[in-house]
Amino acid sequence: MKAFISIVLAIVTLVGAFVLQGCGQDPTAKSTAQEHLRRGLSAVESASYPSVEGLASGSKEAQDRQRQSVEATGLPLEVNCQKTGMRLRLIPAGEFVMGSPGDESGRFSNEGPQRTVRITKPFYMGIHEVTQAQCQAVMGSNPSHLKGNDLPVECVSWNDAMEFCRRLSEQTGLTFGLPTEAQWEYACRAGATTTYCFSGNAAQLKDYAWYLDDSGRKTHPVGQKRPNAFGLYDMHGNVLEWCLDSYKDRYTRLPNRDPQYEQQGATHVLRGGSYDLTEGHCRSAYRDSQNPVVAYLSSGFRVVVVLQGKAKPDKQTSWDKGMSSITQKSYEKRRI
Ligand SMILES: [Ca+2]
Repeated sequence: MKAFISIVLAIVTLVGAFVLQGCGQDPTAKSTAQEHLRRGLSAVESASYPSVEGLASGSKEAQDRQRQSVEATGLPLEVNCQKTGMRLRLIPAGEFVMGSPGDESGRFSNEGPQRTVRITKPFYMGIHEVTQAQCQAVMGSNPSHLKGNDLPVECVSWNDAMEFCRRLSEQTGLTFGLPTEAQWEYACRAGATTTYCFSGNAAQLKDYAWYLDDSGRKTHPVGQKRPNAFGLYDMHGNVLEWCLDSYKDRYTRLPNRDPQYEQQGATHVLRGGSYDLTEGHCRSAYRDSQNPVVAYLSSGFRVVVVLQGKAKPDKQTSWDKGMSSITQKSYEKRRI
């Protein structure tokens, strides 16, 4: 009888684990995330799901997965970082096609080959790019060229962004980091397979992004345009966003589950385009790259709360040194 009960209990446990995994959830991630919530993140009770009207097909399904993820984990849809006031959204686990198809207008060869990628764990991602007020609060300085508390911080190198994450982690006891490139594109698309999160029609980009045609060649306060289906703002445009991975020319030799190139490398990935770039550079699949010590006038970042593992920054950082000559030179070279 005891053996029978043990077998039944084992089956119940296995089924439970399967149900959680089947919903795209990881029990370990859930408990880790709940621990994070106890340590400085509070639920945003007023958070709601944005309208998916006008967004690409697949957006509603992605938002449904997000809703299911919230229900399955018991985690809030949106949390507030008490230290900075930064708000982050729960991005569900899921699968997507990374990269652009060969016939996408404006495509570059480094956006392929397209491949199916699985993000196996939910994570929290900043709904906005990191602002200058948040930068000042964490770093005690603000390197931005165009000043404004609610403007996204810019003139930030990859090393600077990593140092911000390290210090914020130290100050809060949470683990903040940069998104992997796969996490970034998955979150940007939010279910869409089209050029942008809404469609392939660049004429609609002005509703979602500050870019060359509508920005007046300057950054704008975060969160003024329409969000994507996950509730993330300015994934297209405003400032370019650093990713954790080092840059490689092609998507090869990486696993399909939670892919990530090594952190150390000659250059690192920037995504999403910016206020001074064209619509082609704001596509979901567009990839930019730069040396980790270089800070563009248009390079910023957004953070994720790392539920497992820890990202370590390089030692060298230009945070307190202002814009270096290498930065200015590099920027002038690429300016349109
Ligand atoms: Ca952006």
